[in-house]
Amino acid sequence: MNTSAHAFISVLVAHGVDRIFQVPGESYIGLLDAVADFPQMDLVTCRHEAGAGFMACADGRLTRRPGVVMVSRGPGATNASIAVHTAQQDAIPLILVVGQVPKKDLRREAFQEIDYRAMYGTIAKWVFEATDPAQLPEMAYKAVRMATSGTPGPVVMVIPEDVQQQAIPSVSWRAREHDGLRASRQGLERVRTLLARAERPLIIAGGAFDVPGGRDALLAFAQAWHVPVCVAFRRHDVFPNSHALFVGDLGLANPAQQLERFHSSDLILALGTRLDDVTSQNYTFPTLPQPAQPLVHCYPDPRVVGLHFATEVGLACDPVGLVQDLMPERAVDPGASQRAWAEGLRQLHLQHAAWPQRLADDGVRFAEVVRHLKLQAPADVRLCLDAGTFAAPVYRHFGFDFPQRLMAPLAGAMGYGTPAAVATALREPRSKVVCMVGDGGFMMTGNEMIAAVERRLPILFILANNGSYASIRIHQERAYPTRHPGTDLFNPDFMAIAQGFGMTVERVEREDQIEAALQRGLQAEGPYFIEVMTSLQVTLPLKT
Ligand SMILES: Cc1ncc(C[n+]2csc(CCOP(=O)(O)OP(=O)(O)O)c2C)c(N)n1
Repeated sequence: MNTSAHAFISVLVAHGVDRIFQVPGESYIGLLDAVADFPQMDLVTCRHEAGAGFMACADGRLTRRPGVVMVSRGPGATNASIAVHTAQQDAIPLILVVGQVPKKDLRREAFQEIDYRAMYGTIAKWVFEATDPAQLPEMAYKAVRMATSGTPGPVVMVIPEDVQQQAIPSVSWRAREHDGLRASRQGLERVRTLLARAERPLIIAGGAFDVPGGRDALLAFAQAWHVPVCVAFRRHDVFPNSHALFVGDLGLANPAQQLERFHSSDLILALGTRLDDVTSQNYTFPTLPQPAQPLVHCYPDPRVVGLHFATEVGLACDPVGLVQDLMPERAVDPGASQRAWAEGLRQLHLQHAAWPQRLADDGVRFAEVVRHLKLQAPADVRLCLDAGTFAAPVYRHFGFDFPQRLMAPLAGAMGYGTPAAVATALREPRSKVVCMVGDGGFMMTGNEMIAAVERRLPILFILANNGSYASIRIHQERAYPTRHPGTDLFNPDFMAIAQGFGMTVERVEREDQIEAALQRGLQAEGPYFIEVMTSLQVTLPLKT
């Protein structure tokens, strides 16, 4: 057990890594062989490196430890790159381990060789190529540290095949906790003063509250100061959506009236969010670079705070610690105008979130499936979404309450849903996992559902079949209303495919079939597959 590979894995184990997703390759069988000596390590064998990478993304998101994915050089590494990009955009700790050509052949463009520092240079936080077996334990430690600190993200560890199974002195590694930075007394005082003065404050809450105790701390803070909360892009589950102070999400389809009202805020508290492109409505809210109102921006990464938007108070510290430190001894009386402000925003949100009435005559409205799921879903449902317009009703209408979870790619990567559902079910076997995926996204990584059959994971897969890459069709309808080349889909028999995988299957062709189908799917003890023949027309912009 004293090889470099064993040392590498034992350091990961010391930091809590208990699962590795992989597609094998001859370039890393030395590492793979060492994994067999760690009986506590669950090795999940996948069918495509994108699927393996997405599983590791979901696992990293749920555990806040790095998700670990191992792939072969060249073709394996290129397939896995979508997960590296997703981990970067979603701020997820991820370690991608890539086998490499032998040291003597490096930089000769040997068989399947890639210079990974160049390839992943701008999408990974750190890329390291080992040349000495003794480096491996230190490399594993740094990978964990880099992936989890500041803005969490992806690191890539490249290990030539002849560096993997060399004898090195044994290592004994102990993981150490790192305290999050707290705001200074002066910083806290300045925020308290701004809060006390504001009549129309607004919290934009981001994913950094997705830590143990984070959601409760945010809720307590918002209640104590009576500040309405809008969640950042696809971070619906950090605040209870049924709460009177929940006023919506900043996403891809905010109504103009709501945005106008947000703009009239007199204090923005951007907490635990990087104020990314979508959250900031393409860098218009707050206004760039000088917000129209004082901006308090708190994020645990100094490179992010105040990056695009000038802050009144910029706090490079732990946002959970911040809201805890800002808790008043007793709830603050917000005054009539602040109450009216919060109530007005809530009403706007409720109008926007009301279930849609528009009818369809070309198939089932997917919003109806979402509405029935809302009625039937268990209190701890984990909803794993692929990218596509079928998911729009979830973001707009579903309404997440603790401890329900939304697992959706901020990077908008198709192919995320199925593998994310598998990883979520593996990590949280007692929760019901529901995967929603379009006919486009399903054909990208749907093959990973074989793991759900292999391990009898009780995932409910819901496939929205509208015969189209409809999200893109919608863009075409707006930009080029008379033509839509390249977005119609000729589909296979999805029921036969799912059945062939060993799933229990059924098809929903009418809306009156939804309720019973969901009931069966949610109660199933193993994986269950529902194909919904969905309306395309109802998703397209209305032509007048
Ligand atoms: C990997 C990847 N390729 C392409 C895109 C661009 N894209 C975004 S949504 C979409 C269509 C999704 O189609 P489908 O899964 O059928 O869902 P629908 O929009 O029809 O509901 C495409 C092609 C993307 N986001 N990710």
